[in-house]
Amino acid sequence: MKLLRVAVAFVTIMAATLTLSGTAQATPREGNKATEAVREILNLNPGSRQISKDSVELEPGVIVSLPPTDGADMGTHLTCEWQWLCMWQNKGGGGYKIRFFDCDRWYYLENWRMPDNRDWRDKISSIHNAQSGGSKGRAEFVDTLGNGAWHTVGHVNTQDGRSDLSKDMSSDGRNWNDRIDKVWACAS
Ligand SMILES: [Ca+2]
Repeated sequence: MKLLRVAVAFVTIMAATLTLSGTAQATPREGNKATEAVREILNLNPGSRQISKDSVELEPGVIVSLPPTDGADMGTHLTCEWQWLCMWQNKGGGGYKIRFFDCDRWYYLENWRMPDNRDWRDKISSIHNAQSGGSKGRAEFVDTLGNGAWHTVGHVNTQDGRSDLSKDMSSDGRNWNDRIDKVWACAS
């Protein structure tokens, strides 16, 4: 089922890309600002590609989206797409959004860079898990410590979320905010 959805998503992305290639960039000043941020993301993440006005596929199954600059589509930015695990830079779905599709693998946040050239580690402040699969869709969030040690910050079940990680306490007595380094999005 998941493989089929991957294929469908790929076709959708291809269609979006084809549409983009024939579309002029947005003209308002804020549109230019967004375009500049997208260009930085593309430059800093080799192999990435733009899939919509404000979204870049960093690799298959990993998409970063800019916060809306015109206020018109904040709902989309706050929504976590079905079968994805979504995380945001700021609490309440603010800032940049990064999302993951695939199960059975770790996603290392050090692999992707934001427009300021810093990577995604120690950034995440809100989460929504829209993966399917019930308990198998439970996501795990890990803080990598020094000397190869690590700490499981916590878990989020499917169809659940955390809007302000500074209010979620981990087993080590620290909260979850700005410390997640790697993510297990789901198990198949
Ligand atoms: Ca943050």
